[in-house]
Amino acid sequence: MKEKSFVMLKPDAVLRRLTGKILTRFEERGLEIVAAKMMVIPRELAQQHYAEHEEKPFFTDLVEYITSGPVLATVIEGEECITLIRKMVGATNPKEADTGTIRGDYAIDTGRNIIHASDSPASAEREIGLFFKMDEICDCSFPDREWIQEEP
Ligand code: IDP
Ligand code: MG
Repeated sequence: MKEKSFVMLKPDAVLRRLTGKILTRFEERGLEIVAAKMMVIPRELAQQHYAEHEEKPFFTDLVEYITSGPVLATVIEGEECITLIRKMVGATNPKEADTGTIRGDYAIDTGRNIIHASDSPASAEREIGLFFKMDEICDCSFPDREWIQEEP
């Protein structure tokens, strides 16, 4: 089933000039970037985005980190892509992330783990709604779809 995921390249990914390399992985896998926005996240939006972690000891640092520089917020589409992208991203703690995953290849610290990806269809819907208006998401037709997905 076709899904949309909210994928955000965090400030360390942008400032370490890794955005191209990371997006290339999703493109080469056959997923589709249907929205993208470079922005510095307002504190309030960061707190809303990470509301589930409000009570955690790392929450203040997390909000500080995510608002410390520009992020590249994106929506990525593809067949069952929410789980697929989480696999490509790797474990939250990059030291435990497999080599070959994005965090496993480019990061070391949990507090600087370069990328966010939605963890479920409900999170994806909520997160996309926080960052994008409907008319900012393209309904594109990718001509190579039939080579990548059984149901183009
Ligand atoms: P996820 O990004 O893999 O979904 P979550 O548990 O949802 O991981 O945590 C959200 C983000 O909060 C992580 O990506 C990371 O940036 C940060 N974080 C999680 N746990 C810790 C921690 O123990 N110390 C510092 N930052 C953390
Ligand atoms: Mg999470």
